[in-house]
Amino acid sequence: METLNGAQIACRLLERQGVTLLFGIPGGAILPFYDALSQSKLRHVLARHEQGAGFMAQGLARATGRAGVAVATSGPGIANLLTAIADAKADSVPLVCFSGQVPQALLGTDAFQEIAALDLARPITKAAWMARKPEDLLRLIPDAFRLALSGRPGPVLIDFPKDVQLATFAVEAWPEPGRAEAPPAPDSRRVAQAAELLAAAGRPLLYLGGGVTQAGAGGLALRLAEHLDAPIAQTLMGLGAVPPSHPLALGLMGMHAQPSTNLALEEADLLLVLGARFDDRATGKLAEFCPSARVIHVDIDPRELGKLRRPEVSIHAGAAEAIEALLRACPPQARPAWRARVAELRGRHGWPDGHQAPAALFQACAAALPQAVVSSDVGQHQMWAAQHYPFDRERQWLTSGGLGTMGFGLPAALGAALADPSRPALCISGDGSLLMNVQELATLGECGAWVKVLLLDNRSLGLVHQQQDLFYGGRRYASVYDAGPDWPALARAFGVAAVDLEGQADPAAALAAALRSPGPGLIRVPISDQAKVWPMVAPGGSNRAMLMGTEAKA
Ligand SMILES: Cc1ncc(C[n+]2csc(CCOP(=O)(O)OP(=O)(O)O)c2C)c(N)n1
Ligand SMILES: [Mg+2]
Repeated sequence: METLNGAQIACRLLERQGVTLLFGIPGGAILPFYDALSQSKLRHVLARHEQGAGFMAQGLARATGRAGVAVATSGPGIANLLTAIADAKADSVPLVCFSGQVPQALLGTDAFQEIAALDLARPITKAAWMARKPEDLLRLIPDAFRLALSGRPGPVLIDFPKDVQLATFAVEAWPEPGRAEAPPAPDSRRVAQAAELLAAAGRPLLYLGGGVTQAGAGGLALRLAEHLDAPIAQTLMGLGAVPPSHPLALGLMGMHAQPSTNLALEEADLLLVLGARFDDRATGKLAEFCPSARVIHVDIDPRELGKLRRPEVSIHAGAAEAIEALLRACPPQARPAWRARVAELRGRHGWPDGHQAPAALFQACAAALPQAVVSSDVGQHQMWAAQHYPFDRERQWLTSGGLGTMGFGLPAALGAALADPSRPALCISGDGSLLMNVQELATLGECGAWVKVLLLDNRSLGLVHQQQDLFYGGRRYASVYDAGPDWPALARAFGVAAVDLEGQADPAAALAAALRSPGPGLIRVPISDQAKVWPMVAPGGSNRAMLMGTEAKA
């Protein structure tokens, strides 16, 4: 029997979970926990803003599949963490977060730095609980990890009042660590129905979402596609599931897809949707999405089945389990006519003009750092990366998809790099987004991780003025900066090496050398503020109506 206080119990439970690294910022209401951390085996990385800590935890989680852990004090601390929690919910990222809270005797009194953390967190977490007694932690912490990792992953918050951190309890037995539960197995009758539909289809297409990468089922999905002779389209979250060089891989679908990908979807007569949720950025106007297709929808979250489009067959299952069952149930098929048609579409409707520069830039990055994990921020640079970066493995691409949170990229890359220091991380950022968590350059400079920030600097909020140019009469308002920082000087001020590709005699060589040198670095890439992401489907418009750039010039 060991008598420990709540803070010590929490640290011990985290150690028992296998956590080695956590991210946060201390404050009065969480100080007993920090004191216990100082005596534990856990490594705490001191972020410079709680949102940064949350995204570092996410970077670790997205890159490894383990639950990330972030810690904040009460009041402003947890308030700053909320954006990263909401982002984790939107992209199904497992996080376990701890917020300090005022002592329970002061709850509801507007005490210093009191905030209703549970009420704020409830809609953006899988669960938000308060530890009321130190012994509660023996149940809550394993449960938090189990819940964060099971089914459709997501964030869990434990609100941790200061008196509970300090109160002692004699622990007689430690609970088993919380683990992911086995994903649900598919119903065999549904699988048989799906197999019938697949056998009868002439133009089937696989639509892969983040659920496939979460499940590590990309290799299985590719086998199924080959087995069925069916092409594959991917959502933003599904990138990396299959290598883009594979002949059946059509890459990104939706708002900024290669036109042939959306046209193939348009002609498909059967969609096999795996771990995806008919997000509007992928489907465009839902009523006009894949009008002639029947739908088989596989998801681990039963609430997604039929939420936006009624499937002919719905299968509540993990992606890997469902694909394995389908591989057993479906005879192999060859569909030469459909394959020829898709090849024809690809020949005729490739990328519009303007793709060459971003494609070359990202090919060069991938060639210099093939092993890198790649994060992005949110904007044009993100969409160019999604279109052209050759992601060829799961958990290589970390991006804020559902919430689209500027400021995600740098801390996420840092979290991934700290989780696996043998591997560099590349953060593809924009000059607007990078400023939103720029303080984490200090954390990066301090810890010296191999994180390279590739800053696509158009001195503006590119994806905003792209919409203003296209849909608001060209009235660029509040989207162009009159002044930008001296980026190399700013990076160096934080102890981060910097290279400016502007004015370099051999920018390609400078880029490769900068990327390859271990340690922190920022590489500024000047970009015209006239550049656009083509094609583009107007928000709310049909994927059939892709703008190609010629309209804007007219
Ligand atoms: C936190 C947050 N605020 C606002 C937005 C809306 N928004 C989307 S893209 C964008 C511009 C991003 O600019 P930058 O990071 O420079 O990328 P660029 O499009 O220029 O490549 C904005 C303001 C957002 N996604 N996130
Ligand atoms: Mg910009």
